[in-house]
Amino acid sequence: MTQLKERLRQAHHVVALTGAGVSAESGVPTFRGEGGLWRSHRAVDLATPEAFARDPRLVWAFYNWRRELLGPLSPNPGHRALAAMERRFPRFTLVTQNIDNLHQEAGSRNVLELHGNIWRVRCTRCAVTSEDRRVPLPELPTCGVCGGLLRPDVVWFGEALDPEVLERVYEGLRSCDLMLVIGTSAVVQPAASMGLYARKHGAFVAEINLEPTPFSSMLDVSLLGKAGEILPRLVE
Ligand code: BV8
Ligand code: ZN
Repeated sequence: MTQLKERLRQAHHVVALTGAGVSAESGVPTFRGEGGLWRSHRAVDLATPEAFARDPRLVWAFYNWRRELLGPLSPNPGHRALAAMERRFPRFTLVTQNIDNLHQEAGSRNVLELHGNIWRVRCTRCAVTSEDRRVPLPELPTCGVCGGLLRPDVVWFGEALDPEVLERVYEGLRSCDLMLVIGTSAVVQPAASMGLYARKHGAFVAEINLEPTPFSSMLDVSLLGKAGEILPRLVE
């Protein structure tokens, strides 16, 4: 911890990559923990274009369940510490795999969303995206512009991530001198390999997680503990 605090003090450009673990203390179920189940479906089986094509009502019921669950939840001290870092460092890039919008609600202004945002919807016909906070949405919500079926504006398994977002992320990974990888099981690609990529480009990379991940031994520091407890101590 002291080594990391010292490194942070000298850092010019910090990149933070977050996963579901940073929202766990806000009450958001993680993907691969027990929370990854809904009506005995695994999240990974529902978060796919095939599932949506086969049964859009079921997939919308899954996202409506998550929207209902997320609505009353709020950011935790881990989110707020990351918002403080954005104000603290000369350059700070926040990259998240989460779709829960809690970083923005904690005050982070520049959030690179790798997997989209649960409060945005996108028309499957005219591709217009809009924020839609209705909870729940109609069973099969339709586009106000063209009447087409709306989908959640999130990246499903097997779908490409936004190339412009990825370009900004990799530019940050190449130029940062310190990277924090926080609350991710490092299973889902391409996010899972970003820590190693930054390290290959000279960054000091620290992992913060309740437990070790497949990358822990290849990074510079692995801090075991809760993000909501460790992150505030890094900015105190
Ligand atoms: C792509 C949005 C290519 C939706 C998500 C084999 C077969 C098929 C596909 C693949 C394959 N191998 C690789 C792939 C590609 C696939 C993939 O990686 N699959 C995995 C399952 C193997 N990836 C993709 O499909 C990606 N797209 O590759 O496209 C392409 C290119 C060009 C053209 C076409 C295609 C798209 C992936 C995006 C999927 N969408 N979310 C939704 O949310 O509904 S991913 C989903 O998992 C969430 O975003 C989540 O954030 C993410 C990763 O999970 P984690 O965040 O790590 O969460 P998890 O629960 O796993 O872990 C929590 C961690 O926190 C744990 O380590 C825990 O210890 C820790 N923790 C818990 N509490 C705390 C804590 N830490 C600290 N403090 C705490 N309190
Ligand atoms: Zn439309």
